[in-house]
Amino acid sequence: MRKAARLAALLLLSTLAISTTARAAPVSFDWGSVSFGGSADFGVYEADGVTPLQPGDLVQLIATGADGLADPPQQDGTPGGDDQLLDTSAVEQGTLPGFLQGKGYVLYQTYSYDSDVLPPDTTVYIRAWNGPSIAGSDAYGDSVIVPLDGDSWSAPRWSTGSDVPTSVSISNLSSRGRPLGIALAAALGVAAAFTTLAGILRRRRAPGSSLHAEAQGNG
Ligand SMILES: [Ca+2]
Repeated sequence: MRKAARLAALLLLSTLAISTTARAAPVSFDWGSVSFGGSADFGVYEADGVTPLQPGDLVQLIATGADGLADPPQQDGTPGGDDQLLDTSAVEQGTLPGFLQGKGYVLYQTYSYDSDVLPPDTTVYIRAWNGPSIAGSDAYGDSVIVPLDGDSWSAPRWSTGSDVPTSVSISNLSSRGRPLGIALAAALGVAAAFTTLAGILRRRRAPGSSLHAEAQGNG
């Protein structure tokens, strides 16, 4: 009996060990937009929907975050909202046989991660830019969204229809445009933070006054 109990305990322990290991297992996900038969149902195109993106144009694998939605990029081109950049590649990065060239294909690239780094229900999409860098692009486009499970995914054809985000009011202040715009946006962010902090300090100094009392005083 004692031996059986010890065996059972050992079995339980090893099961626990296996399940713990499984939680942090390395996972590979091959992503791209390509058909080795040459189908035009894959690849990324300009906003006109007929001109394929050029070899070397930037593509990114992005996680949607908890909301499951693709948020528009920030002013500097980094993923917006709760989105997270996972991997980067380029159109026609690598060697392709002649009949597969000029189709805006994104060749499979392997994204490797630990399974406990991303939530199990993570969904992803590919964001393509119509230039070799964010700064060198004037449009981007997002593929459909799919779950980050399975070994490989070839995204169906899509186009770069969305303009690169720029704040007209900020970027037009300078002929140098975007870099100063970003610096100004950062400065405005710091100013906003100081205003908030000052507000908190004011309220702390005058514990008797509430927002309600202030509102009454103003009215
Ligand atoms: Ca999101």
